[in-house]
Amino acid sequence: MADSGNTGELIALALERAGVNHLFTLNGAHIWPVLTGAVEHGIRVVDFRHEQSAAFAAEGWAKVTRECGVAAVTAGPGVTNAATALAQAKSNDSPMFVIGGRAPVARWGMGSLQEMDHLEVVRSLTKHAMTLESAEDAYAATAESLRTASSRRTGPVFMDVPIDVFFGAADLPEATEHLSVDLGPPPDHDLIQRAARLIRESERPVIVAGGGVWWARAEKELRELVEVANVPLTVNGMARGMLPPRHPLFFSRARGTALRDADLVVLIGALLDFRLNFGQPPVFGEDSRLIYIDVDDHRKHRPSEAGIYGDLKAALRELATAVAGAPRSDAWVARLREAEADGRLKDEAMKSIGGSPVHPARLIAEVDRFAGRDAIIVGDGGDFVSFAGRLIERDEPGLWIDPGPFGCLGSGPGYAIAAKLARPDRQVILLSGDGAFGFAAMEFDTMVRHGIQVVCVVGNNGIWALEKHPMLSMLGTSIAADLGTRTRYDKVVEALGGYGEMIDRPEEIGPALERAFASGLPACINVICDPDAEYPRSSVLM
Ligand SMILES: Cc1ncc(C[n+]2csc(CCOP(=O)(O)OP(=O)(O)O)c2C)c(N)n1
Ligand SMILES: [Mg+2]
Repeated sequence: MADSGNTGELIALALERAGVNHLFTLNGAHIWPVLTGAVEHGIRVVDFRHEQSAAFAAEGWAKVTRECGVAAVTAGPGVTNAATALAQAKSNDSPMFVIGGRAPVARWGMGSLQEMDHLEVVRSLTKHAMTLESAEDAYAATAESLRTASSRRTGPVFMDVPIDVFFGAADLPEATEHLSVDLGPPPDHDLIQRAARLIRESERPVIVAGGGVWWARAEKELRELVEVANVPLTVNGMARGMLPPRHPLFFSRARGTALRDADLVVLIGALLDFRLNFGQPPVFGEDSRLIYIDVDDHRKHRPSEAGIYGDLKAALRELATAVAGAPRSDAWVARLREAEADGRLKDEAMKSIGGSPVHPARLIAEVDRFAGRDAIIVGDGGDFVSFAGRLIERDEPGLWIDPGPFGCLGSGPGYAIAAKLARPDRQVILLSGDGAFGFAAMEFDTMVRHGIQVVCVVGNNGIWALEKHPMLSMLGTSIAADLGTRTRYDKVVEALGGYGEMIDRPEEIGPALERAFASGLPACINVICDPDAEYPRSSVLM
């Protein structure tokens, strides 16, 4: 005879059997059964101070591990608070599963506490959203939600559970079902051959890899393709680190030259969004030809020579075989190496600026010098993170986590907490603007309560720099763009039980980081930065 359990336990059992070992949450009676179920099934419950951070932790878990991250939030405001993280996860293709509480079916429409039809709100923010109707469906619906989140174009899935359904019971299924994800159809062989021919015939090819390669776990196949075809690579999003920065075919500073002058651009798991100027001139050449390789045709709005959609990893493997023996475009690679070297030289100057207040580029350079090779760096802020994104390089993917194209300030603490839980042996460094710090600062309490050591470095310039500088230059005025100066964010963290220091000089940064890590506590190194140091931006981000 099978045992029976309530809906919360059935959900927890399905999560456990799928390998989920952390549940990010904030308490509310509407979700008690899943909390008790999680504890019964050995799933670590990590409770936050705001549902937005709990949901960002689920997304951060996905970004670091490529497994589906899971959060449970209470009915009504719990779900609306989690909505921003769902939206960000959608735009990052992050596989996550949010379980919401819900007012009882038995009194639906009568005005129960926190009653709201969440689906109306979250449908456009998710891959799939549903209301669980009975305990009998709980186990299968949970397994299917995890599978949907991790299949094809990965992304967030939402399921809410009416409180009366939560307390219903059903038999616990005995069989352990294997969760096989759908990677999409196998590649079209004719298109692979056509792509190989175009690469062979191209004189100035370039590959742009994006987060899709990370989600497809295809970094090895990407590297093989790049090396076999001898094609320069540039990356964005979660593809950062797929080639080490010193690899002869890796380019970041020469990206502008590479895209502008290429005759063929092969986009792999990358979206033609604002980061690539939508694939349009002047960033892309008027006449350059395009090849798309991705799980589907999402944001591929420029005509191409070949669109290879489906199982990305298999496509890269086949294409590497098909391009073997392609003529080498050595002159093109050499030209880009020159542009790359020029760009790096300019960065060196920025990195060594001395004096007080600290230049943000110098601060980033000091953090970079300190960080271990496998440290996970989380970015949360404006210009400060732009400097970091430019100057901090990683030898492997999965070691740089930022909000992505949705750009939500305040996602950093949730991401960083998840990163440390997923990789407890590594340093996790959160780079936060002073503005960004304000959104989720209470999560340092979460870190203290759960013993999660994140070391946060605040680039404290007293302004919302990424808005203030462009506003001044475009409108000649700045409104609502100032913050307090020398605000003691370090004391905030200290008051919550962490470690804090305020720093004024670049030479003090390394020793302060040393002390912060040695404290064993969540920490805040609050570095007073130069408000006049503007990030050298070539375009307005829109
Ligand atoms: C939730 C949210 N609100 C507002 C913005 C708009 N925004 C983008 S960058 C930025 C300034 C960030 O300031 P700070 O974190 O201090 O970093 P700084 O630019 O000063 O280095 C703002 C307000 C946003 N991206 N996300
Ligand atoms: Mg700032």
